[in-house]
Amino acid sequence: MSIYQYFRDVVDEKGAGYFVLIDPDRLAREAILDLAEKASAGGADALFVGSSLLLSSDLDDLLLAIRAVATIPIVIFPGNIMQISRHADAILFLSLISGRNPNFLIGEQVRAAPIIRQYGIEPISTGYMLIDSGRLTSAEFMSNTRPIPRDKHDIAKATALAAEYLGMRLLYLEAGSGAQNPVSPEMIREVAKYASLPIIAGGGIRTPQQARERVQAGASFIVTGNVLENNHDGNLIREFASAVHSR
Ligand code: 1GP
Repeated sequence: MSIYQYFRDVVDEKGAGYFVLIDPDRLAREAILDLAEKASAGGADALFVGSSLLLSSDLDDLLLAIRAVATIPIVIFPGNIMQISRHADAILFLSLISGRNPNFLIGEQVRAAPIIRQYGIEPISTGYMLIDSGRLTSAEFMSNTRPIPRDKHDIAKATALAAEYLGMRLLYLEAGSGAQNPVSPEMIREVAKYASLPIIAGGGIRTPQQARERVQAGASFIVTGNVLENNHDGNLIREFASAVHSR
């Protein structure tokens, strides 16, 4: 079964899915493995691995080590072309559709596609939309793009619909890692009503309550990163999972 189909099945069975993001630049290896193990045991549906930069080396080795401690799928959430490994189950094939930087709309993708084909990992076409979060984020700075203002629901809706018409399969509404304000439930609700692609919401989600509100607004998947990085709390992971899983 494809990872994309697994994602769809998670939504059918549980109402929504919960993903834990591991940023290899922000944690030591032992901490990464501890977090991966707890996320897998605590009810997360997949691990996302990626970074805006990826300063740490040897992604292959890290993914193999994660695989040894986690039973859930490992999906690369790449910040750039350096972050491709044959040891992932899938990779979000992102196009930064909120921005107008051709390199992140199609340039990196042209360079990445042959490598992904050669490695045989599953690409999942994803429209990646940066939404303003109240302060400059790494994703904005590194991509040299401007985010969609958080109150401009019409722009977000039109962008999401364009992604759907272009044949993309997921939308990622991203406030940026460590965002001051997560993407609002109002924007998620408007986009979910307007376009039919499943929505991943991430960036700045710090409480299970915030996660649940975004699922209730129409998000199909919730990603958390920062909140678990300093505190590998198995209980908190379980609370997030049960807040996201409404069934
Ligand atoms: C960032 O959406 C993810 O790309 C997660 O963000 O680290 O703020 O949870 P946080």
